[in-house]
Amino acid sequence: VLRLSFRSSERHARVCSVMAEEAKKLAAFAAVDNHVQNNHVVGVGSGSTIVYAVDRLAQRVRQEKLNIVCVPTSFQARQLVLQHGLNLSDLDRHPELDVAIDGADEVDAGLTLIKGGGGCLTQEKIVAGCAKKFIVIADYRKDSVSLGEQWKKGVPVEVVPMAYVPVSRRIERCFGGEAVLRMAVSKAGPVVTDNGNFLLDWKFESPHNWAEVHKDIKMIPGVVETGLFVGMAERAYFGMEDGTVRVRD
Ligand code: ABF
Repeated sequence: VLRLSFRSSERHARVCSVMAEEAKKLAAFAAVDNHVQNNHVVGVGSGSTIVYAVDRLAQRVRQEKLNIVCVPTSFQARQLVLQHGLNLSDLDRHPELDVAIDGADEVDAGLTLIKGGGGCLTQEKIVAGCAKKFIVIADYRKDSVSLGEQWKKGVPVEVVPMAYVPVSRRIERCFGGEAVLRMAVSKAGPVVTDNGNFLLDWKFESPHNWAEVHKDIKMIPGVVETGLFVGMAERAYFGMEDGTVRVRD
C-alpha cells in the first residue's frame, strides 16, 4: 500500500507540474496576444512563465511579421531574447516602453506583487516603471487575496553587500519577522544579483500596509530595492487549472 501511495503521490506531483506549466503558457499567450502590437517596445521579464511569453512573441514575429524590440530585465531575459532572434534593445535607446510583461511570485487582491524570487527585482521594477502598461503573467498558484497566503519565502530586498547585516536587523526591529541573507544553492556563499548586490528574504509574520512598508524599507541606507510592486501592475493574467485564463485588473 505504501508503494502504491508513493507512486500515486508522485504521479499527482507530476500532473500538478504539467498543469502549472500549461497554466503559465495560457497566461503568457493571452497577455502577449492582448497587449503586444506592431512597432511596440516590449519589456521582457524574468523567470519561467516569461519563457512562454517570449515563445509567443517569436511566433507572432514569424507569423505576422510583427516588428517589435525587446528590453530585458535580467541576464536571463537577455539570453531569451537573443536565443529567439528577437530585436534586443535597452533603456538607453528606448527609455519609454509600450508594455512590460513579467511574472510574479504572488499577486494579492489589489494587484500588489511580490517579485524577486529569481533575484532580478531591481531591473524588473525599473523596466516595469518605464512601461506605459505593466502586465503580470502567472499560474493559478500565484493568485492570492493577501500576500503571504501562498508565497512563503518572504519579500526579497536587494541590498549593498556591506550593509546587509544592519539592514536585516533594522527590518526585523521595525517590521518583525526575519530577514535572511539568500545563499546560493551550493551554500558556498550568498547569491549575488546582476547588479553585484546581495538579497535578503524578509519573512514577514502578518499583513502590512505594503505601500508604507515598501517606502520605509526603501529609505533604510543600503537598500537598493524591495520586491514589493505596489500600484504598478495594470492587469494580471492567471492560467487556471481548468484551462481557462483569469484576468484581474
Ligand atoms: C520574475 O520571475 C520574478 O520577479 C519572480 O520572482 C519570478 C516568477 O517566476 P516564475 O514565472 O517562474 O513563477 O518575474
